[in-house]
Amino acid sequence: MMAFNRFTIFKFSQLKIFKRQLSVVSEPQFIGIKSKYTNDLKFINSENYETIPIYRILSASIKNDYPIKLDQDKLLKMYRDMIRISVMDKILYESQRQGRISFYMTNTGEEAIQIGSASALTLDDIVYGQYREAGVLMWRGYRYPQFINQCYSNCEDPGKGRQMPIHYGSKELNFVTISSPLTTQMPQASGAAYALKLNNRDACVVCYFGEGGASEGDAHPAFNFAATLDCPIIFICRNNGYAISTPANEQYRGDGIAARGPGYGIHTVRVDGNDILAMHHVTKVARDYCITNKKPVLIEAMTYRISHHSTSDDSTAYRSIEEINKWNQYSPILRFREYLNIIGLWDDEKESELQKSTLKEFMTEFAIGEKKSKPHWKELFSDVYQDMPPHIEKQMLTMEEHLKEYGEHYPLNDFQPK
Ligand SMILES: Cc1ncc(C[n+]2csc(CCOP(=O)(O)OP(=O)(O)O)c2C)c(N)n1
Ligand SMILES: [Mg+2]
Repeated sequence: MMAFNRFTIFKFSQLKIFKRQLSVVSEPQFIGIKSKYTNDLKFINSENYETIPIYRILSASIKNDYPIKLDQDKLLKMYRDMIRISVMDKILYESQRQGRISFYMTNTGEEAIQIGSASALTLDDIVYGQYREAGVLMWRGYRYPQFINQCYSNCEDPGKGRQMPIHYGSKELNFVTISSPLTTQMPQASGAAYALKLNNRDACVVCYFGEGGASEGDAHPAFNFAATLDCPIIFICRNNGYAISTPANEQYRGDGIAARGPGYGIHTVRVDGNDILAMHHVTKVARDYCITNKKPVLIEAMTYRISHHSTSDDSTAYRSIEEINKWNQYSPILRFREYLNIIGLWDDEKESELQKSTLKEFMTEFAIGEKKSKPHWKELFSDVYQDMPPHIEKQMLTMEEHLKEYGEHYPLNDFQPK
């Protein structure tokens, strides 16, 4: 039997009021969802959905009225920088093969993503890269000697030889030093974008990552904080088809990385990453949106990693030569060169001159950089802590003792004196 008390009576009286209200007021709204009700039961089909299209400008039917107007000097600098990366890649890759450096990663096939996006930014924008974005640094002004010094871990490497090659960084160029563990840069980038917003700065953060990196747990807080805190950040995913040997169709289900954008409430676009003009235009529009509205944007740039993943990889073990050749014939450099030829800015003679002079410039710097001594071995122990803690000091003294006794077995002359 139901026991009545003051409380029950209160509830009944509430219910009466509630019933009366149902007929006159609209239903309460779920917090954070804009959906309408339906009587039609439908699951969202995970296999048959409309895919997000790939925006492009450089196609067989290119017209003169495409939406960007870039002056000739800029178009030519964009092309020159693409060639400069490819020349550097060739030599540094070979240099690893000859045992002169420990490791290298090329940018082959992804030059348009790098130069196309970088050319739409300003130096006030803060860049967080994954590792395959050397062209972004180059566009911002990083010079051949700086790339070489870092890869050779010589005394002019800002990391003093403590990082693997290609872990570039530059305070002056607002390019945050690369981290080896994948996706480290993504939440950091969202945080930096939040700081830009709090400081009311007229700039944004640009965060590059691979489609493989996007599977890391850290990608989620990066997207979600950027969306919920309205951070001015452009996420640029380089979807190059592979994460080392894992093809993209094994990396995720669904419509790639772009499909995740609306799920986070992030403005999203998919672009042909092998089309430098499209890449430039999309980044420029994204930047304007980002800064004006103080909100994030996600760009998924479709491309193909023509090179092996790194010098530690042989990609012919998991993909066919035919597949690589096909993309090679469709490379972003060839596509842009063809366009410049059509508009009369480029020809075979200019091409051969550029290739020769770039190679010469690189080889000159290479010869200088390779001869520079390594940082003094004691640098291995400094800079981690402001004041060296006792256990590190002990390790350093042990090393000192060791070298006193066995120094003749080490190439100590290659290292800087104190
Ligand atoms: C946390 C972490 N896991 C694994 C690795 C090893 N690793 C280095 S690169 C890479 C693949 C990344 O692929 P993607 O993000 O698609 O970039 P891409 O190399 O294709 O440019 C892996 C698994 C790592 N560096 N860090
Ligand atoms: Mg990849």
